Amino acid sequence: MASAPADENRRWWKEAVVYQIYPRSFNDSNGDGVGDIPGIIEKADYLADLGVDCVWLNPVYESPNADNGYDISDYRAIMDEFGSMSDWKALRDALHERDIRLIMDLVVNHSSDEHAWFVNSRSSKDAEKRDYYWWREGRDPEGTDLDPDDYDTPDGVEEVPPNNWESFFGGPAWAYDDQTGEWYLHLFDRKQPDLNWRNEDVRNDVFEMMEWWLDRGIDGFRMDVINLISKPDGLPDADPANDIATIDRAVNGPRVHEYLGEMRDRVLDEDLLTVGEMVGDEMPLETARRYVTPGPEGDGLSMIFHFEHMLLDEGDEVWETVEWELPELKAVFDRWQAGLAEEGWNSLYLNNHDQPRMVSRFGDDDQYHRESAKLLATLLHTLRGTPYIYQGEELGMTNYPFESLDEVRDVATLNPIQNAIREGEIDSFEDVKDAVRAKSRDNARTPMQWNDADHAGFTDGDPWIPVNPNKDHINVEDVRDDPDSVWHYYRELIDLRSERDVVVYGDYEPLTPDHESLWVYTRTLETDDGRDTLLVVLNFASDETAFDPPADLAGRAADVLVSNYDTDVDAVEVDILRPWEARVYDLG
Ligand code: TEU
Ligand code: CA
Repeated sequence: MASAPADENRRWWKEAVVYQIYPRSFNDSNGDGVGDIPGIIEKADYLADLGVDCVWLNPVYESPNADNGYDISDYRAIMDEFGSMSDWKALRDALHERDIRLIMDLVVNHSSDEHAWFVNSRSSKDAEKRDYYWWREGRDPEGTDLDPDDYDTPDGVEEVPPNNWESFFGGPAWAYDDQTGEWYLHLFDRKQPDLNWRNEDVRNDVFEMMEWWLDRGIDGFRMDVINLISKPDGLPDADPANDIATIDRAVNGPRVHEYLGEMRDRVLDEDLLTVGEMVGDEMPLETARRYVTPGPEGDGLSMIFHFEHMLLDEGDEVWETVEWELPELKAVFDRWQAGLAEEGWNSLYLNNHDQPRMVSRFGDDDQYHRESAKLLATLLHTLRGTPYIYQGEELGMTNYPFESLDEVRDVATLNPIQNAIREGEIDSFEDVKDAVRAKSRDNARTPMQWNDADHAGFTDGDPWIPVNPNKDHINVEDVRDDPDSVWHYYRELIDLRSERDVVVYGDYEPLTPDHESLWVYTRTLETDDGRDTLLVVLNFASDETAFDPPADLAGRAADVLVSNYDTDVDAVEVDILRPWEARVYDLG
């Protein structure tokens, strides 16, 4: 059984609650409709009041914004729209003065096509930086399964790309470039060419850039799609019969651990929070452990973001969603809780800037909005791992009721729809409306709802993306005034984490893996004063559900430490749980 760790084995990033800020949508200080860094500084007290320990800032670097900052044209400059380097320093200081750490997004699988490296790289076949990216000659379509009509090439160029890989944002993963008549690889948008990590100079430049930011006092990195940096030898074709084939080919490549090991040795240390975003289907736990085991056996990342729970409602077709089932959701978390119990550490999230809002996806954002938002929060803050709050989650912000393509901004939503319309697969937006409402990344990117004024207090100008009309009743001003709100509940959970080691370090034991609507588990820790045990009971249903405690706990005296309903329970007993009821029992 886990014991409370000695001081030298504690890690601040295990004890922390991280708050994710998507700057474009957080707070606009100058009325141009785009959130910015001075806008975040204005809200530093808000973050301190909520009680979070660390901010993860989505990319704020110079960028032409083909993918909202995930296409970086200068890694050492701040995007004009967001402010200046001195604004950034003021933000760092404002957070640090409040004991809030700051981690930055690191986007080095690809750069922007407007980065000086790529501008040079594409200029000629012998350009100094040619090998910084993946340039290849095209192929004769003869003898391939590929149709030259599917590719955008000038008249007279009857070629297909080096392989059949598809971009994560739809369409081919290769773009033909006129200047040298070769193709370059882009796993994301064509304005996001993949960097060639086999080139030592690329790695040196990236590591130097990371050091440059660490010298400026940041506390870690969130590493974008970091398990894509090593491409498979020979860039083999993907199996066209398999939808996710490109991902299968591209993830966890042959040299990924070598590259991350080099990064660990040269730039990182264990006092930094490093979280690697790891795309793909189910990841072998052995691979996961390698990423998060301290060096030299492992790559030394603090934790990773995997996608397994984000795939549960994915249908076979792009526009299809299926119902997720609670036993499957539990199975994913149980696998990871057990898999990283000894070595490594988990991140805990149910939404972010790429995913729909969690209360709309996993809760009931209508009748039991408040109750289900609180239940999901209880889960995230009482599993073993580091919880991530995505901006607005603490108010219970919901998905957006999209009515037309005019309201959509995201390249990952627009590209596939426009392709499908062009190819006659769908007629119009109406055909995909439900899917966009359920899944588009823009659901997460509508502005933070500060009050019920026009544009929710986000901007005095015209917001770059529409504000959710439910700002009238879901907004910061209201939730702060209401002691029973989702927001105050988050504060309670955050406080509990800093008060009780068992929440951070305790063992997790699932008790109801197969139950259709109950998720029940214990957290247990040996401390100097004996054994500390919490029992968490969650009713994932808009109906009442009978709770029958396990025999060894039944009848034990217990306080309810946190709950989203009034309770006067003083023991663990047979009971009827109300819709979306969550209870954290303290068994002492
Ligand atoms: O996301 C990686 C990624 O795979 C997602 O874009 C995924 O395709 C999408 O969420 C569909 O569910 C990271 C960033 O978080 C994302 O914002 C960037 O667009 C992407 O990388 C490229 O940098
Ligand atoms: Ca602005």
